[in-house]
Amino acid sequence: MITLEKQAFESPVTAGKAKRLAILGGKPAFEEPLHVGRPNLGDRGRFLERVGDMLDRRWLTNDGPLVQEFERRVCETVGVKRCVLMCNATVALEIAIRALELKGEVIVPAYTFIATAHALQWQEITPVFGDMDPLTHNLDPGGIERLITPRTTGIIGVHVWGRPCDTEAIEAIGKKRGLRVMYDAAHAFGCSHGGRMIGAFGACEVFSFHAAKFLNSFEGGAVVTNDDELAVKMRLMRNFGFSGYDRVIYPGTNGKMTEVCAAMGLTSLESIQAFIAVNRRNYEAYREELAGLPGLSLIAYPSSEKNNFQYIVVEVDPETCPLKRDELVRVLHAERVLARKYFWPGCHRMEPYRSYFPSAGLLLPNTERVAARIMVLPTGQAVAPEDIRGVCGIISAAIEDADSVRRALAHATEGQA
Ligand code: T4K
Repeated sequence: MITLEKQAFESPVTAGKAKRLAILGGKPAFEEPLHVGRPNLGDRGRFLERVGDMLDRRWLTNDGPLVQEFERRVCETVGVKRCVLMCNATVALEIAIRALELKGEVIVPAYTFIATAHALQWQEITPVFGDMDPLTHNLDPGGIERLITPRTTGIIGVHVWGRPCDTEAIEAIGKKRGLRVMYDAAHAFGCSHGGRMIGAFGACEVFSFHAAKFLNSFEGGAVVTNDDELAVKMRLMRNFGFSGYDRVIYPGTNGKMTEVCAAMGLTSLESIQAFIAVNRRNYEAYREELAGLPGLSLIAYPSSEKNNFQYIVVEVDPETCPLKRDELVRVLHAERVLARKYFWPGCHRMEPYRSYFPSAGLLLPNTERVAARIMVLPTGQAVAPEDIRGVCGIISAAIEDADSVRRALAHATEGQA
């Protein structure tokens, strides 16, 4: 994938000495952009075979055999009784929220993908943003109780980066205050908490199978639960509320997963061990290459748990790193390494929440601080260890020559103004 002077980035120490950084006028290190979120793909032959069978059957959607098989396989993998597949996790969140009869206000972390908040707002439920625990990046249970009002009906925890929330503390608060608890587990397929697979916590949990996720079905999502009644309700909601021909017994929407998506999901599921192996290899390579660089720390995954290692998340400490997070991201983009700033600036700073609660940031100091430091780097099957050496070489070279980099960035900004 690297196009020039591979050796130039072989080691972070030599990097930059042999190749001029693109931000300083050199040629970009990568010919093709290196993305965060390039999909991991399973066995192509097996996928095409499934699609062939699907075409032969002429059954393309509406709870077809592939959807049913994928649902069974998710239940087995996660150890839950029921799985209701959906067209994506955002709709799955909306349906789960409605099925749990949440209304009024629901407590969610500010540090999450905007879909968690929007799934509430879309139904005119107010998301009330809680701060994060800066060690885990997850909702800090210590701050939840002071957000509860007479209108609060629930709490949605998010297992950010696949690292589990403090489910025990969150659920204890839910029990004590009579609130429903569910989880956005969009990042956490294949991860565990206390030895139990994520998916089995709270009233229900929601996975995302979007193309950029650990397990992908092109687009897709699922609600998993051990509550039979809840699953029945969500199945109705997913299919307009139909309980048979010409019989609607519930308000519903169209949240169905298609057969071709289920074919992809099943094929991905067969390869999850291979995906973990690649993600883990990449994670270890980043850890090695970034070690010793000032002010950079790679988040750790709990060693006693199952992890999918889907995200390479680096915290850039503005006190000790010679370049700020935004500066490093600009350096990387100039080299066609499309690092991301997930989930900056936090949901509370995005519309409509920003207008509704303009001062929310004052109550979210950890979210504000951490969101300004996070940089997510490319990984997955499409990223080879030599690419990682290249990416880290760029970072190292930029840090080493921070003054020139900062000058060049300032100059580029002036040019744009
Ligand atoms: N809850 C949480 C906590 C979530 O993180 C998400 C989604 C949801 C709920 C909602 O799940 P879904 O309704 O999407 O099932 C991406 C994903 O689109 C989004 O699913 C994900 N979280 C979020 C963390 O990342 P964006 O806006 O960053 O970019 P996107 O989708 O354009 O792609 C990211 C990168 O991946 C790009 O640089 C290009 C690359 N890519 C993408 C696609 C789709 C590929 O290389 N190939 C592809 O096919 O949101």
